[in-house]
Parts: sequence; C-alpha cells; structure tokens
Amino acid sequence: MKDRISANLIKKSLDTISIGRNIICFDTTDSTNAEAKRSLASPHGTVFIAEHQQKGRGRLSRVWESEKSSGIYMSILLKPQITGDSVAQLTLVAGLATASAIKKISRLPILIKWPNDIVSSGKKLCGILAELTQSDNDTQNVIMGIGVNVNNRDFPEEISHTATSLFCETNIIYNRSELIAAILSEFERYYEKFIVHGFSALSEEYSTLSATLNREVNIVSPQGEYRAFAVGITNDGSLLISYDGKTEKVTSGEVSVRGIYGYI
Ligand code: BT5
Repeated sequence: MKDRISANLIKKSLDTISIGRNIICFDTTDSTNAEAKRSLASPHGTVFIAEHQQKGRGRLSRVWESEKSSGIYMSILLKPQITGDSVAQLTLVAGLATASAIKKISRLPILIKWPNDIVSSGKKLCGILAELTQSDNDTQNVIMGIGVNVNNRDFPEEISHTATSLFCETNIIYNRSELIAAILSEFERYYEKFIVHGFSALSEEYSTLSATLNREVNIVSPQGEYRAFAVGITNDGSLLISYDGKTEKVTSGEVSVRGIYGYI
C-alpha cells in the first residue's frame, strides 16, 4: 500500500512564512498547474498537490507522466512583484531550490540541465513548468509547477531510457510529504534571496550544479539547428554559448538545448 501525501505532515516539517501555509490536496486532477490557474484568488504561496494527474503537462504541450502516488505533482501560486523577463529566472530559482532539497534528503549527486531539468546519472528526475497569468484585478501570478519522480519503480516505454526516480537511484522509498516540505522550505529561502538581490546572487551556485556548462550542446531554434559550446550562465539566467567564433546569449524562451552525448 503506497503512502498518501499529508498536508498536516508537510506543515509540521515546514519552516516557511508564506510558501505552503495554504495547501490544497487532490486525489486526482487534470493538472495541478490548471488547478492553480482556476484558483488565482488564493493567497501567495498556496500549494496545489495531487496524487495523480490525468493531463500532467510539460513545456510546449508535452506530456508529464504522473503515475499515481509515486511522484510529487505540485504547483506553487506566486504573486511576485517582478517583470515578465524575470519569470524565466524564477524557473531557475525553483530548479535550484528543488535540487537543493533533493540533495539534502537523498544525498544523491544531482545536476541541473539548463534551464529546468534536474538530472541524476544522466536521466531526468524532475521537471519544472512555470506559467505566467494575469488575474482580473491585474495581479501578476506565476504558477510554478514541479514534478519529481520519487518512488517510481519504472516508466512508460517512451521515457524508460531518459527518466529516473529517487527509488531507481537509491533503492530507498521516500516519504513524499517530507520531501515536499523540504522543497517548499528551500524554495522560500531561494525565492526571498532572488526577490531582494536578483538572480545574480544565485548564478554562481546555479553554475556549480549545471550539467550543461562546458559541454557541446545542440541548439534548436526557429532558425534551425546547430552545435555550440556552453560557456557560462549569465547574471540574468541566460545560457552563454560560443558558436562560430562568436559568443551569444540564449534565453529559455527561444531555444531548447540538447546535449549531444546521451540525454544531458
Ligand atoms: C517539464 O517539461 O519537464 C515540466 C514538467 C512539469 C511537471 C509538473 S507536475 C506538476 C505541474 N502540473 C503539470 O501539469 N505540470 C507540472 P519539458 O521540459 O517539456 O519535458 C517534458 C518531457 O519530459 C516529455 O516530453 C518526456 O520526454 C519527458 N517526461 C515526461 N514525463 C516524465 C517523467 N515523469 N519523468 C521524466 N521525464 C518525463
């Protein structure tokens, strides 16, 4: 019998002021990001969590496989005072916070594939989907969707070679409520730092966890596909690539970056 996520247990382990102070749990839903979008009147920091998503989604309408009661499927509703440009940076902040929490709980050596995948032994452990929406009263909302493979033993055929879970990596079953509390606590810590000091205060730490830096990458842009070398992460969270003797900045909205050797 798989354990269920408990809002009470999460709250007991939380050390936050606003993130996760209001938690709404679902057994089954279409997508926790969609739940958050339907509840924009909820306060900043409200977290929507589901045991199962029927239409879990990734970027560009891709599917997020959400096996019942195996992973974490959650969305944090944020009402930040930032401009549209900073939303991409906020995705990196969520990646950093989630990576830090997973490391603390599992002690696994994990890395972040720019911009938003957390990987372990070259496979995807976690994906993040940030969506920006406006409420009727013009408040800007960011819905930060986080999916983590926790106790999954296996994956559907299409992703079986590229996906992994904490269980697959360590052979340990994790308490998902405790991991959620750790992610929310880390998220508030990084989020506050980001709001006060900007991404530049976090870019060095992000770079040390990067699986993309100092590697050859494949850039897929609307203009076509080409190879480049990833040389840095800028203070605004963009990827710096060296290509054809020039150095260029790549923002997450424009291109997707795929490693040439294996998944990373
Ligand atoms: C992401 O998109 O990685 C963002 C995933 C965000 C999921 C969370 S769960 C809570 C919240 N509610 C939602 O509906 N979504 C968010 P992207 O970078 O586009 O990656 C999607 C690709 O990852 C797919 O096309 C598959 O190749 C692969 N994939 C799908 N499910 C996976 C899984 N469970 N584990 C690893 N890889 C997966």
